[in-house]
Amino acid sequence: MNDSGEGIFPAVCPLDCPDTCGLLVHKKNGKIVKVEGDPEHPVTRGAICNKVRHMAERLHHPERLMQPLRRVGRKGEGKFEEISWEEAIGEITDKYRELTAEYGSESILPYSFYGNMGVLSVEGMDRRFFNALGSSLLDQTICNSAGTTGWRATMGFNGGTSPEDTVNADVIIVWGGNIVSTNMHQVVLAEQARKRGAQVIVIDVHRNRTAQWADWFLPLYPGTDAALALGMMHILFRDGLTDTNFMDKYTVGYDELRQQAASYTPELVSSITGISAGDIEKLAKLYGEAHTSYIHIGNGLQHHDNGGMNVRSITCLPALTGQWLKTGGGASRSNGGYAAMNSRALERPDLRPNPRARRINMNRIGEALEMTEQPIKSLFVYCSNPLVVAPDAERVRAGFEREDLFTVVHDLFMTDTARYADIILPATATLENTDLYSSYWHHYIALQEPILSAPGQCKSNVEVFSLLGQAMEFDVEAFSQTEEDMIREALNYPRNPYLNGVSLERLQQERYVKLDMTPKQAFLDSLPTPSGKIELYSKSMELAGLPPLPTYTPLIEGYDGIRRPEPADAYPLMFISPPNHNFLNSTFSNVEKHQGLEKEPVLQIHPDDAAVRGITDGDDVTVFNGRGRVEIRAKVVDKMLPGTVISQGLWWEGKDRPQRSNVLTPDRLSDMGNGATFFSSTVEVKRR
Ligand SMILES: Nc1nc2c(c(=O)[nH]1)N[C@H]1C(S)=C(S)[C@@H](COP(=O)(O)OP(=O)(O)OC[C@H]3O[C@@H](n4cnc5c(=O)[nH]c(N)nc54)[C@H](O)[C@@H]3O)O[C@H]1N2
Ligand SMILES: Nc1nc2c(c(=O)[nH]1)N[C@H]1C(S)=C(S)[C@@H](COP(=O)(O)OP(=O)(O)OC[C@H]3O[C@@H](n4cnc5c(=O)[nH]c(N)nc54)[C@H](O)[C@@H]3O)O[C@H]1N2
Ligand code: SF4
Ligand SMILES: [Mo]
Repeated sequence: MNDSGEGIFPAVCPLDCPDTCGLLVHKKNGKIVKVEGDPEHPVTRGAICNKVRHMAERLHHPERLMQPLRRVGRKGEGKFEEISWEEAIGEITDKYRELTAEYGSESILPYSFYGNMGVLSVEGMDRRFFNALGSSLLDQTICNSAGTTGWRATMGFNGGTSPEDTVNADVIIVWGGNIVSTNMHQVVLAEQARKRGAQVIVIDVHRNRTAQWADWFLPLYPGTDAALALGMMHILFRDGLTDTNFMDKYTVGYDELRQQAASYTPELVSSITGISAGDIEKLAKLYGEAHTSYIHIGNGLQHHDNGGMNVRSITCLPALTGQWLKTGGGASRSNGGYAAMNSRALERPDLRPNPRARRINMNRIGEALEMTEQPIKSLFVYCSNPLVVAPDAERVRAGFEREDLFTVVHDLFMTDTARYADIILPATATLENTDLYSSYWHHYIALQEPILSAPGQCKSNVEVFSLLGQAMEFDVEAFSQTEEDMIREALNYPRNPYLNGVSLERLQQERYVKLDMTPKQAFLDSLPTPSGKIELYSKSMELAGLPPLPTYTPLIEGYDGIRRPEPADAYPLMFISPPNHNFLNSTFSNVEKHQGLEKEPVLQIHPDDAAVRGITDGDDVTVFNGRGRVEIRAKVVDKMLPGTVISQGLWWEGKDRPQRSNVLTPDRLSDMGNGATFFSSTVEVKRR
């Protein structure tokens, strides 16, 4: 640890954001006084977002947890007493032994996500512990699993266009992503392309910050993207804008797809999506005639009942036009596959006594906590804040309120979730640890070494799960490894040729080490799909009972341009709750600085929808459906098609800020990947 109190230290941004920026942290008297971008990072080049510029406000926040706590009040009341680490570890392990004897080890469930992207923290010692314990497994499907499954059905490999190459594109489509807020360095690259004449097109359900920056914004009805992609294909086939040589060589099923697309006429697609037939023609022509076109597939369009198919359909477009052969052409949504590490060595599934342990889907945690047969008796929550981020939040809360549920929460703050814990453990911030970071967007791996000492009695995930493993007397070697040992094992993974040459030593010397991207040149020749080619027609989808070809399926709960709400519909508006600019999921939403930047949670509503409800700008309104209600201020804006309302940001509950969007969202699962369907929700709004 470099614990000199003063100086400028390199760091990595640990947040669940594609950019994984290089940072420079300025320290005085042992505290952070400034955070800026590291100009030496080859992709992020010294630019960082405003939220992390104000990181010190979070890390040195007076409310940071400093000591293990034991609940003394009711669940949710927030009353705790301080205890020692010995007591905390003793109570947890006693309880785990007791539960294992009485109900079996699968009565214990970890609940985690990527509050910290460090490989050792969330895919390392933690998983090792739950494997050795034999707990239930968590299906981590809250973020992108629908899209990943949809993409992989077409492409096989979880990776696409390299970010730096996108400067060569002359048409850039940002589809269901708000990259000005969520992937700012892709905006920097698109800006470079734009200086050379590229056009940037945004396809979204509301005029977000990215749409305001773009050259052309196309608003559409939620969950209708597959129809739009098929409408574009219809025109590409009809007008001979496809690359037949490419399709012959690298795809399967283009004849079937051509037939399928034939029925998606511009008129039909217009009536589904709300985009005029003329604009659909213009879009397809721009796309088909571009020399180099790049599609950025965001997360928004896959948080729907039909989310997997939305992504799968869009993913077929670059194959029709042969864009994969152009530098900077193609598409991407996640580039995580290039950086795959040795998960067996990290997670040690071999330690698991019950390899066939049950899996619990994290989107259905509320339902899972209602099970009476083989009930879940204990939850260990870390790197996630389920009471705020999981769908159908009232159902989730009811589960967490169960008196017989033993809940442990490891976090930096008393989150909404932590208030329901029996034991709270104080977590370090990543700048206080050693960890390894890869990006799911660019191709650089980075090492974090501790640059701050841990405050109070905070401990890292690696320390906590090592302590627990040792106290449970699990495999001695697995639970006494150092961070350096684990990093070496993670990087020792010959099965991933992109990882070739990345080592701890190089990371220590060079800080940012680029993956070996040479295998990408032969990428199209050996795609890991069943046919080895780009699958426009997918047999595996068919076997899974899904349409084998791109297909538009209307949302279960929702409206498109054809199925408009009837006067009798109780919930006629579609409710979309995407991330905001100044929080990172629910992280920062308890920090005054960041709250101030966002001002307050609001519901954006179209003037037509507001008028029929007698709502004027600034009114207090109630947003409700069969799942719950949210009291919020209305902002009347003409930024979306009538029928869609938007509320950005995952705010904590708080006394004076009672907005938790997820009270309104469904816990249904998406068509593919068992993903979340946050945005396939309908509501009604009334003036208070
Ligand atoms: N500032 C900030 N940055 C973040 C995050 C954050 O919370 N704040 N979160 C991080 C995480 S975990 C993720 S997964 C990414 C997510 O970042 P993005 O990939 O940008 O995805 P979202 O922000 O979820 O949604 C993007 C857009 O999709 C739109 N949308 C919703 N439904 C539809 C639809 O049916 N069709 C279309 N075309 N658009 C639709 C929403 O209105 C929204 O503008 O961002 C990461 N970066
Ligand atoms: N309505 C709606 N809901 C959504 C979304 C949406 O767009 N709309 N987005 C969804 C998406 S894409 C995602 S990815 C999820 C994100 O959901 P989560 O992953 O739960 O994200 P956060 O709310 O940021 O919670 C992360 C927590 O981890 C803690 N933490 C940070 N570092 C560490 C550490 O080193 N150790 C420990 N133990 N804790 C740490 C933080 O303090 C924070 O409380 O939310 C989903 N929920
Ligand atoms: S949140 Fe994203 S943009 Fe901001 S510093 Fe971190 S990696 Fe960079
Ligand atoms: Mo996410």
